[in-house]
Amino acid sequence: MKKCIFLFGILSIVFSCGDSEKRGVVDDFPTGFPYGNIPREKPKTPLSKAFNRVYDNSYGGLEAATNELFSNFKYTPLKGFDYHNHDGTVSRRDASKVLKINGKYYVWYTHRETSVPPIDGKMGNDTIPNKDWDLAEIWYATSDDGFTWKEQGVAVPRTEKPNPGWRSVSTPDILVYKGNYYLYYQAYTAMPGGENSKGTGGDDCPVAASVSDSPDGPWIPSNKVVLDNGPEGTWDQYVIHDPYPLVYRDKIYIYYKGEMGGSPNVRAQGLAISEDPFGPFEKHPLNPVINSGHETSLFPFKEGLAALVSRHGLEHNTIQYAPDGVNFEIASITVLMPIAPGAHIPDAFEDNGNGRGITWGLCHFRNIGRSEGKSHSMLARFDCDLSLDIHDPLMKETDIFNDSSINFKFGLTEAQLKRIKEATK
Ligand code: AAL
Repeated sequence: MKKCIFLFGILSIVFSCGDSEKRGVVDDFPTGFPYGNIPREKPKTPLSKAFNRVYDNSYGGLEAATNELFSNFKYTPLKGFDYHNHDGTVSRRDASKVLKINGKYYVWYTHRETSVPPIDGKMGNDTIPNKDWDLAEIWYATSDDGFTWKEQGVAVPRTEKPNPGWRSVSTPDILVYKGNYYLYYQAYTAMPGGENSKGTGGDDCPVAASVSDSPDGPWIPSNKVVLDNGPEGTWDQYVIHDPYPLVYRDKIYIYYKGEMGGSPNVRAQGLAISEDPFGPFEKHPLNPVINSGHETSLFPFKEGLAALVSRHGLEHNTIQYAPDGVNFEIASITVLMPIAPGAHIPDAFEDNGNGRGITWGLCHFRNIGRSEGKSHSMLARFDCDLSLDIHDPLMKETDIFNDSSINFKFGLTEAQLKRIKEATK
């Protein structure tokens, strides 16, 4: 009897190994991938391409709920800004990073106030804006809580001709470096989208900067281009948008958007580095370093930098991570990302190799009233959990429930309906 049991035991081991080898399950899971929490360590068991990605990609976790670089986004209207009953004569957009200085939050942004709304399509002139950010200045506001703001007024006005920025200054971002404050901004010397613009969208400009020893100014303009367009024929020859400075690895890293042409226009993001806030900035040899997105928004995370990559491109609607600030990989996919996010980043300039992430910031909603000829943009607040210091499970939900009316709002166009009906005849 004992011999039979022993023999049966040997045979079942032999057959089960045979089975498992057939299934390729050699070490960890003889009966198949386990139920419950995903194994924390990568199993020796051969995995599918998809599950290899779970362990090998730069995801910040093995599930969405534990991925520190995944979050959904929640939005709140701001109090304190007057939009002239949304008649299009005032616009606020492209908020900078939010800084907390002496217990008060500060933000800088594009402020346009014109007698009429923008008239897109080369109809602008010295008083009529051709784009929402044409004939604009850089203004700033302060807040005690990040929800109610007090507009403080102009920080950087348009410059005198022929200095860069005489037509418009827009899309600012802020750097604090060695005790001074620096504002970088798009500096137009021609009407954006005008006759003499060469780029695809005609939104051609370089970047200039201004400096102050106080966040409240006065700001002294560089009156020179600080980050210039690339050489003819290169990806950033026309457009250097969304200058976004951080302090990283003992230098000033400015990320920016270039427009690469094509139809639709391909947008990518580049990096330029300097030890002097007014340059010269050396563009990274691997530029462009991000292959998608629109406005630039990055933050220190662990020893590297994370990026919010929204709106356009193969990798739109992703949050990406580069352990070296240059070689970015997708860390998560998300939805309803903030447009032109200016996050509150307490350690934006700490450069301590231990970036903690973000939980809120300002963004904008654009093209408000455009169909009624009252086009303008409005600032708003976003909240998220892309922080190593909090864990908000509601921010880690992936299955966002949208009322069907939102989906039906983005219905078929007449032409699409016609095409579909033709095809089903
Ligand atoms: C923004 C930014 C730049 C563009 C325009 C105003 O979202 O990308 O600033 O020039 O749109």
